[in-house]
Amino acid sequence: MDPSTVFDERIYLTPNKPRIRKIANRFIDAKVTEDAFYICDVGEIITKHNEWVSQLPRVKPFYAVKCNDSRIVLRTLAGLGVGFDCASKTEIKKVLELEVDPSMIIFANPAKQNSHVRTAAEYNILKMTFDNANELYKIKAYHPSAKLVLRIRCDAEKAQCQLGMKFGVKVEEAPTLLELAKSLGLDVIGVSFHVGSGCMDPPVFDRAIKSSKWLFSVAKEMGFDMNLLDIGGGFPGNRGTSIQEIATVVNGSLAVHFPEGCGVEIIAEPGRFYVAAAFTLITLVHSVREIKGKEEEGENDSFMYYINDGVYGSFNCVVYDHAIVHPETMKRNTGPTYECSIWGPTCDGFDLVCPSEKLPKIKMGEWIMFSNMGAYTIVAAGTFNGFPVPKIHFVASYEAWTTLKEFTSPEEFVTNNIPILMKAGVGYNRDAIGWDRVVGAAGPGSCLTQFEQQAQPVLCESPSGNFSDF
Ligand code: ORX
Repeated sequence: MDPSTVFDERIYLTPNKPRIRKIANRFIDAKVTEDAFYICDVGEIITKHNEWVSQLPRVKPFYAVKCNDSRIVLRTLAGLGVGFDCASKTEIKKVLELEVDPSMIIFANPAKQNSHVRTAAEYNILKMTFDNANELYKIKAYHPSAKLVLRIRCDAEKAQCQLGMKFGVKVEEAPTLLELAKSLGLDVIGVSFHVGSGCMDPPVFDRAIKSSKWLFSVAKEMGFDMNLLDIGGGFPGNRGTSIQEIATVVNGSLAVHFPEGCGVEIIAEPGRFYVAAAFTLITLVHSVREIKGKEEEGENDSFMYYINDGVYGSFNCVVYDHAIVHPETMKRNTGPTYECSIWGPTCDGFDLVCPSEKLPKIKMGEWIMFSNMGAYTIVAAGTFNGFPVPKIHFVASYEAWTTLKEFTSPEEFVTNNIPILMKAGVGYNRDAIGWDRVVGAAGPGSCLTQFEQQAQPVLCESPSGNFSDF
């Protein structure tokens, strides 16, 4: 495998659903890197979107960019017609660069810096949340034509990350803020809440929707014409999880409090739901400490494994996101397992990834992988002690490609390690043929059109690194 073909932000296609472990093993065997790396199955994001549409047909998702802002993630979601929840001017600009319409963005950080409000005004981002009086004065000063969404507090009894201690006005105190908004001549168009990230209390959505409904009627009496309900995040995303339980509560509650035809648009701000399962992190065990168990006390040996990503990098999720991560060996192993702990690469004793696991014996130089690493990982990772943030390798099945090609430039796909346009016979030398002309020349009879008419990429023998067996 040619190292220059990995980590290049193109999407590598596989005939069937990508088998991440197998692809990772191929990279490892090819020795393309000694650094930790990610594999992202872009098709997984499409699968999640399909699940959303079927489970919550009335709720339009606005993806929380903070969760994972990789360009391919954002572009895929934009292509699927998903909107975006941005927390800062940088996120706003990042989304706008994808030519997303400003109406598809909500600036959903209740406490905003002046300059960020000005940026929102400059780019015509109208929807923004607030939850205190001073925000209203600020918005009056910098973005008086904003369409405001009042965030109320309604906490899940159990959630991976509680947010209510920081944001959301108590619903009974919300009318005072509405009065202030009215006196300032600001337009409040709706209500939002966030029950907590990683919500483990589905009925909380009913309580929150009910409170929102009450506030809608109060607002109506004050002369506001509210038409937006934002039910926030809280949706699980790991493999094996489902949003069905929450969806049942949400759909039932909406039917009672915001029935179809009531004129209120319902949106949500899912983050981890879309990306958690799509990313797998593969790390190298670069050092092993063996701890001899006391034989006389019947203790077994245990091991400390040192890997090249830790809590200062991707595993910041263990600290900030209260994530519990589990390693898997690269070979499906059914042999005996031993007690072990897994440590990050820095010199800090705090850099502990897994305090206690049972794994087969792992030798120095072997790799281990972690699934469900897409949410709140790479975005918050640093390079403390000089360790790089792992790069991402993107893969997708041909089936996913039939969706992706609708909004992704053909030059971004690779199959059998060959750029897909070359396979379509468009040409090998992009400078000689004038790439722009080729991409734009999708008229009748052009190579591109012929290619696009095909249901799946043409396959041909690859000289090296053939992915077609995955
Ligand atoms: O900011 C944070 O740290 C994380 N915020 C989650 C969040 C989401 C959507 N809208 C707003 C948010 O604050 C305004 C996304 O929700 P979810 O993660 O449930 O998909 C929460 C903490 C993560 N460590």
